[in-house]
Amino acid sequence: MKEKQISIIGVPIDYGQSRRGVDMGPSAIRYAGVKERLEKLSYTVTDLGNVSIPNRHKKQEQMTSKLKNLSQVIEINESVAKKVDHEIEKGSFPLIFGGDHSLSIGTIAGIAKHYQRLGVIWYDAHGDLNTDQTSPSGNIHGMPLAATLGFGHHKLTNLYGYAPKVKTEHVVIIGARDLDPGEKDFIRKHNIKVFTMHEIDRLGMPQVIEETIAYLKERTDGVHLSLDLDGLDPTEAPGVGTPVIGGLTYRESHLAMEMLAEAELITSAEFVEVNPILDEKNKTATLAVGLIGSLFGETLK
Ligand code: EXY
Ligand code: MN
Ligand code: MN
Ligand code: MN
Repeated sequence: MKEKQISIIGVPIDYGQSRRGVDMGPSAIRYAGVKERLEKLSYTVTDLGNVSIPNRHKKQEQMTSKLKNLSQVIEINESVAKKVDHEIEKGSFPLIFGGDHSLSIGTIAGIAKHYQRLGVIWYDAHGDLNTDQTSPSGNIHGMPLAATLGFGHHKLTNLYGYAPKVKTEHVVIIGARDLDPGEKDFIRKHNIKVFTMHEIDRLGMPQVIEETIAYLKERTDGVHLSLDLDGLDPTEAPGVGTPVIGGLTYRESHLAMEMLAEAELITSAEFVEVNPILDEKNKTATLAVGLIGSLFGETLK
């Protein structure tokens, strides 16, 4: 990492999906010792605390569209975008903890305006490429990548006043193994670069990351890593709301983070979907902190 200053931002959002507990993800990652881990690597780490979340009981859910909790997701993500934007302006590396994956609509909105051609690595069992038209569930955490690329409900695509945030040719998806029919169509139509588990099994993680780095280095001027813990196998990362068997191992993921660190490619990052209620002794948050250590060059120092 070039920046020596890291700003931690927690986004305890759970409105993007239906299972309770993911709002405690940021606390679980903090409890697993992330700040100390990064300080040991001689970064200056400022924990900005959590973005505030409207209370479920105070505010009635508005079902004005088939998207669940749309108004709350918009409200939260507007403040996420503002906060992340401000930290980049200060020259700090934004490190965001979730919370469900709908928070990426806000983080990337705050980040992308600082780049001409922001790249994104989407490390996930899912594509998160549904729109209001294709979503089987109405859960917005299945839509953030589509929204970022300018597809879906106009309130999601235009969040923070501009669209699209990222171009379809500047995205690499790694670890996909549960794609809905509409997402597969989207990937084919827009020729999105995807390494499904099939390709990862055939090529191996070293080649997948080498290709990812080469692809993004030549096209982009900054790369955001969006790491959904359900990209990993549920045996190693059980604390997630939408687990899918046949996932990436800790070792593969650790290697991926090390290679990204070596390449000095990543300019912002988020670790999302940690749900401590579904976890076993904070295993998933602890694993996330291990990956964060590697991403910030632990093994290189
Ligand atoms: N594709 C399914 C849906 O859209 O409902 C499941 C999405 C899960 C999204 C997770 C967090 O990455
Ligand atoms: Mn996701
Ligand atoms: Mn996922
Ligand atoms: Mn290693």
